[in-house]
Amino acid sequence: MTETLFTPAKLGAIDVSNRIAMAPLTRNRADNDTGEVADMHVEYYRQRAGAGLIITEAAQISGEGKGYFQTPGIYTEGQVAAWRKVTDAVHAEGGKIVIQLWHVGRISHSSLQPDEQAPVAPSPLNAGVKTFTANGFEETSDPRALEVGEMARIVYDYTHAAEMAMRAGFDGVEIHAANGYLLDQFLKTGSNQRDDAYGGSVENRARLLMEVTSAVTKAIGADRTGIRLSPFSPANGISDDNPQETFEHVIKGLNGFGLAYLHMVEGATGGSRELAEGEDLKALRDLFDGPFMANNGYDREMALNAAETGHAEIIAIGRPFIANPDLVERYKRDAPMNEGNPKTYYGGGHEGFTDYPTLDG
Ligand code: 8OZ
Repeated sequence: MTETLFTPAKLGAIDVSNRIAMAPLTRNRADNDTGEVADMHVEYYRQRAGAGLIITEAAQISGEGKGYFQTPGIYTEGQVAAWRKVTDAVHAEGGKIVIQLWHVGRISHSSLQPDEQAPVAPSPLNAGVKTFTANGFEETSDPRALEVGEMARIVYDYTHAAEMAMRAGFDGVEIHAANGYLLDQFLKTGSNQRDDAYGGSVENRARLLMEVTSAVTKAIGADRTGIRLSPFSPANGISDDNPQETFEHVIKGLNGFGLAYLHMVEGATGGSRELAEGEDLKALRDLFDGPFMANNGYDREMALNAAETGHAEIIAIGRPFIANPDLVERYKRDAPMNEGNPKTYYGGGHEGFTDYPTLDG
């Protein structure tokens, strides 16, 4: 008998050959000036095409959406041409690939911004965390609050990026609304102190996400649009007074779109899966009426179990995919896993990127 984890599934219009996704992983190896990926990215993603679905590293939707050194973009012709080589390579191996659309909001540094401007955010509150610039780790710059009149531009930038993604040959997009970046900053009370239509009530805090989702799904189809949320994660200095209430509202709103999937970081991003009192992940999961993608700290046993019990249609595995390009094959055979080297996670070249061995050498 084949375990459910290794059987095909349908995520909206995206047919996947197994229920293991490669989670989005920032690797900081794009050209810092152009935001274009290179030939080594083609090799890196090709090697991992055995995943049912690859979600690319986060890609900024505009110059303003950039917050780290050497992250890729998906808004220029050059970026589209560079990503096209990646999507062609993954498709040639029979894989599927979506791109994660990213606006960092306040998690940025002026030196990474167009004209060295201040990063933008819901409110002028510094996250008090560090980002990675040309000079190494630096404190995030003080952001300025977006004006109401600028929201249409932000929505346009997401839509434009989604259209560019389809032109680059992606099977769809994942809207990054997790981990303390722009859309999460609007959702959560610790970073959103606005008193206009985009702040205050949960309905107002979710407005930008709903507008972005509406515009992107209209542009490329809801069945090719996924969303990532991290309701209970403190990543990047984020907090919310009542995440359960906030995300019940968000998920109810998302249900109306018919999305390809909802990707949820369960617990603290890249850390503990423990929840605090009053945090009910299962209630949120059960509220969503489409394909559910679970993520955070899953190993083989947990993934097998999540697929078998129907907790998730698909399970996203992050860091283990860095060192194990043939992760799906290793899970199938219950084979030993390579250890990743954290020193080469962010930045650099082929080392620690394309040189991890497969089981067959
Ligand atoms: C690690 C380093 C930089 C960015 C996220 C896009 O947390 C990221 C990220 C992760 O979602």
